[in-house]
Amino acid sequence: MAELPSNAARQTDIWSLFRAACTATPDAPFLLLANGTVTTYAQAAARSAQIAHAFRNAGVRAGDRVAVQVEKSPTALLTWLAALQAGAVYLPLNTGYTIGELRYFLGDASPALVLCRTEDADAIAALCADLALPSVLTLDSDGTAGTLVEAAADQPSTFDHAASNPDDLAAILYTSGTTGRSKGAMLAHSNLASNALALRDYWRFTAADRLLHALPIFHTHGLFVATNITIAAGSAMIFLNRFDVDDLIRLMPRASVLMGVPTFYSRLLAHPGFTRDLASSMRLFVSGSAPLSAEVHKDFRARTGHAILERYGMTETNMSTSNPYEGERKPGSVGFPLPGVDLRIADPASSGLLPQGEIGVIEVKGPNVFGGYWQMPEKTAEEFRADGFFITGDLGFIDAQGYVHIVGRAKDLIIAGGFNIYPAEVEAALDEIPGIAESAVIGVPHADLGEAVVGVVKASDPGVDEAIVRAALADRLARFKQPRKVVFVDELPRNTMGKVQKALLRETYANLFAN
Ligand code: MLC
Ligand code: AMP
Repeated sequence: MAELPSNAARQTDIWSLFRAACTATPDAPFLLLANGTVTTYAQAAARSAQIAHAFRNAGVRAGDRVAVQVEKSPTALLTWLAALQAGAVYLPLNTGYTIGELRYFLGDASPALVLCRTEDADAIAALCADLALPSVLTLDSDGTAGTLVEAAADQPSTFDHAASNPDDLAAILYTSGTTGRSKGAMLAHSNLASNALALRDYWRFTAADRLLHALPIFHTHGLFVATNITIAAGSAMIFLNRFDVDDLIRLMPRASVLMGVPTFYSRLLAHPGFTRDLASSMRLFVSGSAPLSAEVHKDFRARTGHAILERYGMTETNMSTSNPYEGERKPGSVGFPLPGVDLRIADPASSGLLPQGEIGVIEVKGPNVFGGYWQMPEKTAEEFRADGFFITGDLGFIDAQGYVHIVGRAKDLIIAGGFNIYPAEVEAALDEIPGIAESAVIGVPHADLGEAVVGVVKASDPGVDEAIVRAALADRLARFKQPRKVVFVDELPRNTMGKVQKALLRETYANLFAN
């Protein structure tokens, strides 16, 4: 694809990039399914235009939010392209969220349309009626049936793209907060397009690439990093509905790039069929969303000859750093700030800048960084410095060669298999269970997920056991947030200020999942 002029990244949007690829090579594959089905760029443009009409007919106007909680399928992905065409603000939701969790997101974002799984239609319709939200459409798990498919079927296959400004919102992604409510990160077209172009060039994507896509499409990694780079390069994705290590092994010989969370890589390494030969068509393995252990990095290199390229990002910032494509990919490091991104290390207490080598909080600024949290100006103000740097809450340092290293988090956050869990939210749910006096939620090392959630609980009723806790949380919290183990204690350890000593708890239960 033709190079865009250097400042074009700020001017363009993902739909324009898609249209450019489609004009250049309409018959090139966009989505390749395991069963051999191919969706070309032209077909994806036509189907997403029909969906954009269905959105419009359902009452969606430019600037309206479209909330989407459906299983991953080609049609589900096309709803992203449809929202872009309609000028709507895309609001993808983790498929694990319960109705209780959805109530907050939908109430906060007041979408003009909610697209949900067919089997959830009644519950979502009731919730929407309760929240006075106007419109619900459905999609089944393989994306071939549902009221969305019916509504799109007879529609025209072109859509008059609602022109957008670079600063207009393209998407809102909710991220949990250390305290209190989840926050909707507002991402503008320019945030997404500039990052897609920067990464396409940094990682040398071309139209010849085949990206093995096994990530969910409701988060930054699978929806924006993987999909938007593919679009920016005019390349194709081998599109899997979920991660399954056997599928990855089977399809890898057809692929050139894999993007995954560290669990993908540890599961691949644990598979006897994963060999240097199998990876011979691959040019790039990218890891992110959680720390990749130096050990997995080294074992992977020994097995395949490939150095996994680790990068660092966040919902609020898209991608901020990356190890180099050429040059050393350092195990345990997330590489250099991407072109156009400024990154610095500050003292978390004083906010003063720290010299090279010292550990502090990572702050970033650039075209990748979001505009703020939906309807939360105070929260937004708290997380930006006066000079426009966003305070990530991640702790790190920059080494003598300029590589960024992440060493921990200033925020109380657990990352399990690439999903974020804020202990405060789980503690609040535990504390509401009758018979529980108080709780502390920690993350402890877990070979498969990196970290796993553990609830340390002081019961006021000796009859409360783990099964009761599990049952009480089932409808309350998404499965990935629920503690993998609940430990009962007589007292939670507290310091002289009365604060629960989580570091001590993490130490005490560090081997809970050791084999
Ligand atoms: C699944 N389960 C999890 C879990 N994933 N529990 C905790 N943490 C997780 N991440 C639950 C399931 O509900 C199930 O519960 C049980 O664990 C076993 O499931 P599984 O079959 O082993 O899991 P699997 O479906 O294989 O999922 C594991 C995974 C998946 C790693 C493939 O979690 C995944 O796709 N993670 C990617 C997350 C991601 O895309 N993050 C990007 C965020 S964007 P039960 O009770 O039913 O047995 C971001 C910015 C950036 O962070 O920088 O990229
Ligand atoms: P999310 O809020 O889901 O976007 O998660 C973003 C968080 O994931 C960051 O703030 C980091 O804590 C973490 N993260 C992302 N990439 C990496 C990485 N390569 N190494 C360590 N942590 C990472």
